[in-house]
Amino acid sequence: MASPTTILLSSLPLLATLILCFSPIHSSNTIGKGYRLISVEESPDGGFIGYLQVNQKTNIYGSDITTLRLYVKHETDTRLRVHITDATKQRWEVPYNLLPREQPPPVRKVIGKSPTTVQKISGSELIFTYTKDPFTFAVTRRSNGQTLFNTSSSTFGQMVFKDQYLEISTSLPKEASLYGLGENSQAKGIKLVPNEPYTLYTEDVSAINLNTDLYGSHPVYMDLRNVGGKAYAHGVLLLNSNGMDVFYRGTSLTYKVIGGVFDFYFVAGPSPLDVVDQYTELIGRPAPMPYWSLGFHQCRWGYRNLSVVEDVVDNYKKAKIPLDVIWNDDDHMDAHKDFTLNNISYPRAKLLKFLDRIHKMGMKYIVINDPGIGVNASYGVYQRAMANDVFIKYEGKPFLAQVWPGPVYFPDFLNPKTVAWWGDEIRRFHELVPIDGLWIDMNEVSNFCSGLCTIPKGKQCPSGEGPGWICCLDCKNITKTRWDDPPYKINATGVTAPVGFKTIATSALHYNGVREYDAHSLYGFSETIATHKGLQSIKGKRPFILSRSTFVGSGRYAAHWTGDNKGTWQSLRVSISTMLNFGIFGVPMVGSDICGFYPQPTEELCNRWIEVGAFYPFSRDHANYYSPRQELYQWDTVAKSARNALGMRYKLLPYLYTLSYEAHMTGAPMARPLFFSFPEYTKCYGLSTQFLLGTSLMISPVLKKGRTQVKPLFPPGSWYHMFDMTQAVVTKTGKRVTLPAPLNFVNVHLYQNTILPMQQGGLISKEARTTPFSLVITFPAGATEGYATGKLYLDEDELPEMKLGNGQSTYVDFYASVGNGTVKMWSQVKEGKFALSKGWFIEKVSVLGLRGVGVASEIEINGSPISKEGEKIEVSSKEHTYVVGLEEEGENKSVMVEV
Ligand code: MIG
Repeated sequence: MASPTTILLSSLPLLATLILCFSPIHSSNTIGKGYRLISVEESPDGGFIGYLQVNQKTNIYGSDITTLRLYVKHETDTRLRVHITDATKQRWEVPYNLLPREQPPPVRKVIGKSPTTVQKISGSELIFTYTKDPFTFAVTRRSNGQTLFNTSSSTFGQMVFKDQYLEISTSLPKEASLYGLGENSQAKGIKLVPNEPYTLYTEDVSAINLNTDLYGSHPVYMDLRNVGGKAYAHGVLLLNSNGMDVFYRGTSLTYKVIGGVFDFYFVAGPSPLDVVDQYTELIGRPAPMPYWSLGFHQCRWGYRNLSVVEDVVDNYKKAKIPLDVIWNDDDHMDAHKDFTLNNISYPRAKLLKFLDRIHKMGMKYIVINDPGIGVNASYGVYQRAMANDVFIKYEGKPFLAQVWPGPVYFPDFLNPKTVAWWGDEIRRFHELVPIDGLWIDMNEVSNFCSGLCTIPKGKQCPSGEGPGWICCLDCKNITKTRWDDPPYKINATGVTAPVGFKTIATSALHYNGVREYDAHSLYGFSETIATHKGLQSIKGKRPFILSRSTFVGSGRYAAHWTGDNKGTWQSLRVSISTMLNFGIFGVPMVGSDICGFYPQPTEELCNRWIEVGAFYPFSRDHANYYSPRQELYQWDTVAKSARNALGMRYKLLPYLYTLSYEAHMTGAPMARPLFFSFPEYTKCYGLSTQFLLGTSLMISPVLKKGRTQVKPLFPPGSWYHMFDMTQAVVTKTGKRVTLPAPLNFVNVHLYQNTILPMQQGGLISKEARTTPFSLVITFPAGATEGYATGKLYLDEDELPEMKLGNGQSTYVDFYASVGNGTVKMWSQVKEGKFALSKGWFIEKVSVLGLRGVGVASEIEINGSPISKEGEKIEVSSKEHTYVVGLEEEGENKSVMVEV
């Protein structure tokens, strides 16, 4: 990490290199002697307040803050908050209106000095203990006595709290597996690797750069431990939007943050699913997704005119590859200006006709939008923006930057006036073009120039394609304040780039005097919220937003794609760990550019990529302007792989949609690491070459060139092959099994004890969702006794809310059991009327696992026994259909079907 690194900036089609030296790290021990606790008292809101006095000031990275206030509260049974700030004045924190949460009591000028009587602060599962001098604290788990977080150790220094430098460390047991701390491309997989850099600061840095701060900032990790054969997971969030380096050393973790406060939230788990549930309870549940967004999406930069787009749609049809959504990058715009149409290449009348045609088929249309507003006096969006005074300011004037339109100003989404203006622009644009969602890009925020710019007299900035990115503006160096050049340099872009590198000058000002220095990593998040508001109010529909930059809480509003990757095998592998991390970050709707953004993928790679990408929650093929075309029909082999893999996805849509409902209700990631279902099975703790959709569906793709076999790890149990259900892998203790994986084929297995709802698929989700349902029931192979469960959520998917109780949705829990030679199945239905009114029914039930015949030879339906022997019992008689939503609701509506 100390050596210079070369990075590639994503927004630039060409290589841009930046070589800087990484400044030497101060040994933590030299910075200070920490603080001592002078009092602790109960606060009226049920928390505890303490005061801390600095022990000895130093001047490294600025002067220490003399007195700090400690606030500790068990906000719920499973959530503990530890908040430390300046005792005498308000400091910058993630704004409470952006991320709604409990507010600690305001800091007071006069500090309490009551005697310290409290020794330990206990909640039901998390216990807070401390030492007084030096002040350190620990969080322990009541149920197993494990220390989860402990800031006291001889191996690292004391807590440091200065205006622009905060440092705190925790020790960790060697056995702890950590996940999270992103956004970061992790070449070594999802499990954090000691001594690699984890820097959090939003940057427009291409995702092909490994181990560097990318588009989003998520200062949260999950810690998973196996304690005596039992798994315990907890989560730790440091809610802070300032740039930070997190040093993970295997047995310790140190945060070095350049501002804000310490605001720690500990969630107790103990299962990984509990952790995301408790985490998203705090930061906001993932956004409800419309059904169509689970279909396949095609995009590229460089669809030069509408005919090309029409042609793409037609070609998908011809090739019989599913397609739900067609996208435009900025090609539809007039000179790259937001909310405009190019009336030569995208004439409005023709576009409306096209949209009408695809909308009738059930397809959708999404376009890109960048935050930078072209500075152009004859441009209505700009005029209204100026009239409303919506831009970020530098020395009293809008901060001038350059992006695709040439010179631009950046809207300040922390300003309520900006939010209103933005919403109005979305409404106007929707009147011009009936878009179905918005793609918000470049919102880290990305600037082609660094520093303050001016337009040289008589010079026109190029806008547009090709070399348009070159910074034409005079990027003169600004007078550097301590906000532009803070004393501690985070490892930004992997090379300690200045914090204002290719973004807004960090001394620029937002609404209410907020500094870009503090709010930088919130840009995309605040834009997402404004965009969500805008889309919601005009359409009264469930908004779909895809955002590149994200922060803690973004999942509540938007989906995410992992940015500019490469058409390489490594990018394919990395896409899985990034996707799994975003599930932990509360952004479950996530995927990568299928087949790579640039350069051109090989045909083989594109085959393998669609076999993975067909199972990303968000499944979109996207390519760079300079790449050759890579729609899935461009190669016959890829088309075949796509029909196979996307064909399976479209059959699984009811399952995926139910997962998106669960995500919305509980934060459960749609795509999950295996340890979510097998937390005790330590062999899968580091695994991200395979993943699960939901609890039970495992994807084991080919991720290396030239391979026609895979050797996935199968956790203990029975796994049924989704493409040939007579095949199964059965293992008592878990094992790796070599399986064929020819080019057009992906291994997908379904775990035992599952009832999987499926439909017949189709080329558009709107059609697919009207086809008859089938259920696949899996018992452990040869089991004489067993059970299986599954669920299904259905609704009118374009209503803003995704919930039960409005008469527009149905939810069913399915149960099945085998025992005494009998299989029983029943369900519990909530609000069956909706599915009934749609006429949706189950046509077929397959029961897997009854091998070892004589074991379960009968299926009992509604009490009537029927018999059938064999390893696979399939029920497909038309007379025995089963309506999903039973008329009456409630328990034990047994089904069905004779065999
Ligand atoms: O400076 O809109 O990551 O998906 O195609 C590049 C053009 C801007 C970056 C996005 C990419 C998109 C591209 N954008």
